[in-house]
Amino acid sequence: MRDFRLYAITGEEFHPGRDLLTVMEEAIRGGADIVQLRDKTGSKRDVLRKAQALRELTRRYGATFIVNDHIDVALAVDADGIHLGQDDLPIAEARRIVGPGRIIGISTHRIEEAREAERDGADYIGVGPVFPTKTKSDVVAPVTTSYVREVAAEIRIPFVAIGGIKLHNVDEVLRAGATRICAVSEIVGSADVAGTCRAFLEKIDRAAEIARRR
Ligand code: TZP
Ligand code: MG
Repeated sequence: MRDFRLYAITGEEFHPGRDLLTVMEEAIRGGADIVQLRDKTGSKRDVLRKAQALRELTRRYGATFIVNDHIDVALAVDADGIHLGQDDLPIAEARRIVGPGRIIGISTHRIEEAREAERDGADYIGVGPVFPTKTKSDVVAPVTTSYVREVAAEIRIPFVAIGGIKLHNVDEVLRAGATRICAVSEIVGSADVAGTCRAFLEKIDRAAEIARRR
């Protein structure tokens, strides 16, 4: 997969009165290079309609489009990939369905899960929740930046840090070795979505620069 720095996930509950496509377009214009459709409540038809619209939007901007949970929807709209949780289809079975060309990402919460994902051929892993978050209901306890450090030291496939990451605490995550950041509420709930993305990217780039000089 193409490398990325800022991964924006949809969270419509954080922008009441603002349209999904408008908000995600602002995120892309601000520099988010991956957009994930995450919809835990809509009907399959609803999810499909949103996926079609986001596929069109991301294609227009050359951004990567990932669908959470719904492999059938991902295939139907020709998404770039899918994102799985630990209780979803295992990677091998998902790979059989989506084929070699599509991205498979999986959430991990401990190093054993990260190792397994790498072994099983995941294209990237999620590492989190780093901090407490209210965005995900069935969320496990925060993994803290120490899990970010473990993954940064050992895992070779791309990893993206997620969970409770805000502009005010992202530096801590970057210092732990993350080079890719994912956020829901801080991005889509912002009054200035594009500006928030640009601010994240500045911090990510500054951390990369510091790491290069070391
Ligand atoms: N997976 C782990 S934490 C999380 C997901 C989807 C929610 C992250 O949301 P926020 O608002 O950035 O804390
Ligand atoms: Mg899932």
